[in-house]
Amino acid sequence: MTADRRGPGGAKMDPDRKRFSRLTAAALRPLVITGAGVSAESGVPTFRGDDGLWRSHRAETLATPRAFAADPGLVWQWYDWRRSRVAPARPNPAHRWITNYLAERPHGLLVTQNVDGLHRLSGLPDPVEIHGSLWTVRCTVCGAEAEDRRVPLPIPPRCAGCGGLLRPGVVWFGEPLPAAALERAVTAAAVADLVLVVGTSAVVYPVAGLPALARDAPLVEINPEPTPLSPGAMFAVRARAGEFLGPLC
Ligand code: BV8
Ligand code: ZN
Repeated sequence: MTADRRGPGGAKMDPDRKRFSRLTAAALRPLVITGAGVSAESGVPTFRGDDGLWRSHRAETLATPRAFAADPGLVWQWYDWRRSRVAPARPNPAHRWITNYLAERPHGLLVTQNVDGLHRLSGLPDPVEIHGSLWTVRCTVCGAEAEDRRVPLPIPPRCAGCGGLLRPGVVWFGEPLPAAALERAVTAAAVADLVLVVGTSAVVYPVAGLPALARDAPLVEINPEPTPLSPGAMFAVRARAGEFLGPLC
């Protein structure tokens, strides 16, 4: 079913928003999982959408240790471009709704695959940034990790401490997720009374496998497109997240 296309702040609550509100309001321990789609309306390119290409390179080929080892300059040019796209981006109503929703649910948790930092910028105190952050850099020699907001970056950036080559503080394909972050996500899934999945194609593991861990929790999805999670969803809202959640903020 598609959400009624009433404009933001549409006076009457349409049936989809009414049903969505009823399902989400009832949860005390919601696990909210987001992907690039939640930042799309903030102007941040998604990973696999038609804006996912950069100089004809696919993200999956660049976000790997092998690509970085082969050509750190090229991979840093891609990250520098993404940082320059994210720097002016601001949270949209989808981020805001999630922040307000979880502010009232201390036992809820947000797990995001996004590395853009927009959930934090929208006021969420402690999002699980399970794939890391565009704004973190880590030294490949001494391991020192720091926040670095320079846009543009000198390429390739070097460690202030030892002069070693820095890498982006993100999780690449084939790399393990940070153990503590994964632990928080798995623990939350096991006790969740609702799983809300917003704006992810649900193809990247282990995050795509989290909803299955929340055995007896209903799954609600907001995505204009169907995903592998859709068949198991109690309610699949076929809409853009900011547009759908705006009137509920
Ligand atoms: C691991 C950080 C094990 C970097 C990312 C073969 C070899 C190696 C590994 C594997 C393999 N086969 C499978 C794997 C596992 C692999 C994997 O799952 N691959 C997939 C592609 C099959 N996973 C891994 O490698 C993970 N690690 O398994 O380690 C291990 C254990 C121990 C020891 C060693 C190893 C690591 C995965 C993390 C990879 N890093 N990003 C960076 O960002 O640069 S993943 C990348 O994809 C981003 O994080 C992104 O967030 C994530 C998921 O993508 P989405 O967020 O869903 O974005 P996408 O564009 O795909 O979709 C957008 C969606 O939004 C769409 O559905 C669209 O319809 C919707 N949308 C659009 N507009 C809107 C909207 N929705 C709502 N509103 C809108 N307005
Ligand atoms: Zn160093």
